[in-house]
Amino acid sequence: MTPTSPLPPVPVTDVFGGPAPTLRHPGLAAWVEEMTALTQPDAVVWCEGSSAEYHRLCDQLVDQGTFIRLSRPNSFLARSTPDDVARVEGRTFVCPEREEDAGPSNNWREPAAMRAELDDRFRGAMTGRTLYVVPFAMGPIGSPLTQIGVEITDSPYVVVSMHLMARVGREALDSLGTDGEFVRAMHSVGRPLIAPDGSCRPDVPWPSHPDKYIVHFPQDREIWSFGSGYGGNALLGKKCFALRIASAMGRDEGWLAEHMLLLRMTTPDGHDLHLAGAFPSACGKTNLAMIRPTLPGWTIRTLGDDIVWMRPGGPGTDGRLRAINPEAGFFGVAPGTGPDSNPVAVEMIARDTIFTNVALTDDGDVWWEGLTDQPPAHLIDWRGQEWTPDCDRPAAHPNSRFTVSVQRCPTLDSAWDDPAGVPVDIVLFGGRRATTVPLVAEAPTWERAVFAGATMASERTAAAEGTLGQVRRDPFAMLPFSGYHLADHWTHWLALGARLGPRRPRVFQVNWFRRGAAGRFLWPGFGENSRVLAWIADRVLDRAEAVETPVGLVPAPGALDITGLDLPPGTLDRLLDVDLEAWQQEVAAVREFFAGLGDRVPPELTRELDALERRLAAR
Ligand code: GTP
Ligand code: SPV
Ligand code: MN
Repeated sequence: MTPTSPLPPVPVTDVFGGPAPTLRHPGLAAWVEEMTALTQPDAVVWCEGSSAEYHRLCDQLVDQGTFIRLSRPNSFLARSTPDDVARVEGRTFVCPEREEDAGPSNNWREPAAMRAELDDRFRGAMTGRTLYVVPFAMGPIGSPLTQIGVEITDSPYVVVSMHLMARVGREALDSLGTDGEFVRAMHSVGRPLIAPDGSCRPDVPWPSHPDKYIVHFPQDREIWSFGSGYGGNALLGKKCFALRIASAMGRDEGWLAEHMLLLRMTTPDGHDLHLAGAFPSACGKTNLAMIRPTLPGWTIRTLGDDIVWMRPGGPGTDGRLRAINPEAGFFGVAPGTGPDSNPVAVEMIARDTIFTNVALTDDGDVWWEGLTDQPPAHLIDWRGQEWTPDCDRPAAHPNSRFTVSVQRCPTLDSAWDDPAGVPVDIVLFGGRRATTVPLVAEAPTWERAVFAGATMASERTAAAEGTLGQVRRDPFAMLPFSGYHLADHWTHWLALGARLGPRRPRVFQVNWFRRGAAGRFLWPGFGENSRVLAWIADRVLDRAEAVETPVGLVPAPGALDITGLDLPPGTLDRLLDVDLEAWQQEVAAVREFFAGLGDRVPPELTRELDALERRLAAR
């Protein structure tokens, strides 16, 4: 068969070869037909989200060499190609009609021009492959906060990952009815099995294309992703929909889509508080969401580890901000996950887990840096090469990940699937800063809270392509994920605070990553972060002391419980220290950052910057 010969009708089935679902939604049917004509797959398969479908596709992935079956039950290892290991921010585009609405932090192209380019890329992109249609819900079915998407993909790896990460299948399809709105999420790995010259070529374990496109059309609620199989580029419910498209929806409709974890903490005397925390990629959301508190009497339950949607409660509610985790799984960083740092996750991923780019042990299990203190004597590394501890390279890729259903999480909160969501009492902003930012500080006003979010900065991690360690501004941890102008996002937060009034959550900044002279972390982190959470909870409950600093309220001497911690003398002072010179440099950096965003920066935040400068000068 050559690309120009007339194509036979494409068989359309469900994954078992049975009849495709009776489609009651003409708009969806037409879109799938149009995409089929464009990409020319050999077959079209509608996914129903059942476990039988999941297992069948996993078996197929083993047969075709994408998956290696592991010794832990129902678990698999996938190895990507070395050029497809992380999000590609340089190839990610946000394309509203007007460039100024994307803002300077997003790559923008004129939508019609970008569509033409995508058309070229997708034409015939699925020849020889199966096109899967994956209907999914982001959020509990039936919740007013939930949105529906449909991902079209030619990657069975993406289909099984979506099974774990979202609520996939018939329920999502049914909730669309005949004319419900859905986000169109189009994905191809970009490697047709019929080459451009008409010759057939075999498949490879990890198909991809060197020219990647991760494109968003917020005004049309549409995503086009080409050339990558990696999580954030290819599981389109996640960053593309639940953050970039959803943030633009939220701007228009009065709600928020944020790069946040969500947890419930219960104090020793039985108070329940819900916390939503924004940390940049690979800066500790998963770990905090699953924290095992070292402070006795405190309990943490997990609601989400990456994305939160929230809106002020409607009539009949208490008027607070209500939040859901729109996802149904975790796509977590493997390195650093071990029995001491994150025992909950270690238990969670003991079975039913897909691992990507970790190392393989001789007995068919997985390993990564930080899983055990001593590495095994021999491994196959993430590239499939022999590895021994004297090798001068990591065995697992620094951005290797596990994919697992939330149902496996031992600390999963019973409210995770509650259509009403949970009320938000506390918002946390965290980053990875070796210097300057104290361990914890409370923002005394809403304006200062939004200022703290807007001026967050963090050292770059392996979650995206780029230079590691460089400090960059990452406002609200949304720099790579905002579907519109960053400064408009801050205006949106200010307006929301005004709307919530006294029901606003309390806002705190944290930094687990401050380092001492020897370059070592000053704070033990992980489970010990419960000590910081306890002070935060007690602040909210009006029973913890704080002292003012120019950058916020920090724990008064003795107010942060460090009993039993083996901290060298003076460590807590250094963790809470506000270094005037460093903060003056910070002010200058923020001024420059604001200048780059032009006149959209809300005047409230410029006033806060001036006020911070004055407070520093007065010290
Ligand atoms: P994304 O999934 O990329 O959005 O990341 P995340 O924010 O969920 O980050 P995650 O919790 O996976 O942590 C990333 C890395 O930071 C892991 O290697 C962790 O071991 C490490 N980490 C998390 N919490 C702490 C902490 O309290 N202290 C220190 N030193 N490291 C931490
Ligand atoms: C991140 O990079 O923030 C992640 C992983 O959570 S990804 O889904 O690839 O975006
Ligand atoms: Mn993330």
